[in-house]
Amino acid sequence: MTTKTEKEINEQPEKFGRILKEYDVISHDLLSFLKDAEKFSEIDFVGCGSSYYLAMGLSSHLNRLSKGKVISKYFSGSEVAFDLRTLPKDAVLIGISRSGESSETVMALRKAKENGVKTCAITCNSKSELANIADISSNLDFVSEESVVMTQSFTSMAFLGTSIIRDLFDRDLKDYMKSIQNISSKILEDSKILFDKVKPENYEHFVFLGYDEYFASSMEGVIKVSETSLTPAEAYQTLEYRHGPKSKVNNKTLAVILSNDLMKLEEEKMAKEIEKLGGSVIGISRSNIVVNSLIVPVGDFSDWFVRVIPLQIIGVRKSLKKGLSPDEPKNLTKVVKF
Ligand code: F1P
Repeated sequence: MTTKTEKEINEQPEKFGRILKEYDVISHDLLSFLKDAEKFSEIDFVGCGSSYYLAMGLSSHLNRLSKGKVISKYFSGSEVAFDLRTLPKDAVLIGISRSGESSETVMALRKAKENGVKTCAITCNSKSELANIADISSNLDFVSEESVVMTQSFTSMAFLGTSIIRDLFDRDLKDYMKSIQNISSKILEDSKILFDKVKPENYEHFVFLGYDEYFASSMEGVIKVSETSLTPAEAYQTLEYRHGPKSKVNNKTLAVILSNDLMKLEEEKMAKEIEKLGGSVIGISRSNIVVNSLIVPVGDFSDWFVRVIPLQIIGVRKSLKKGLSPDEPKNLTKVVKF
């Protein structure tokens, strides 16, 4: 019997196709608002849980594409909601939220607005408090998950946000968006083939490694594996792993390295160090860094959220192996409100 989470993971290419088809309408208001992005001192992102790592990935990609012309920061909802961070008046704060109801994210946007900061939202619920508070919102109401676990909502909001960022800097948008849909279908299929061979569900310790946007993907992988399978998982910048954390490598360790073009040779060496210690490694990269690799045609970070798909599948396979239900993670609710 297929769980809701598996169904929602498998639907991601189809959702990306709909975002591609309806992009001009969905993105119009937010894109117009953010045009001439240099006029803002900062374009920052805020979210909770998976949406916090989504904020992290979008912020990293905006800094990369703006080449210093626009500064972007990312925050968890609580950092802004409880005044640990304040934003300059000429900043924009973009709230990211599947439900649009997470109290800390809603409070963060309200706080920013009180301080004269412009506010936007990317959410899967146009009728939500967040969409209502924001000056401008981009909504994906056709992404409606039944599972507590965020899978297609994470990648769909990330795809929309990444596309809008690329649109702001005049990148080859439609080709990019079409390629992402194709890459997502292929990585879904390739993951199933590879995982039937590697059997990630037989491991007890997961390590996800990457830089920048791929570090955000790795952190999302930690949340996915943790909440669905209650199994130890950790994430680091790839080479940081050798500075202490690798002490825990054993023959039950499975590391996934989300390799980028700039660091490939060094990340290949890190993979060999882990294998020498008895651990197993899967690569996600433009070309093989280890025998068991998922090959994707880009290593420039623009596919950062697509690389979360194999990590989602690892979480579900481990969860089912342990006789757990990935649809109802222990101790978790779909929305955290107080
Ligand atoms: C944020 C979130 C989810 C998590 C759980 C609790 O939700 O932390 O990431 O999986 O559902 O809420 P949202 O603000 O994106 O709706």
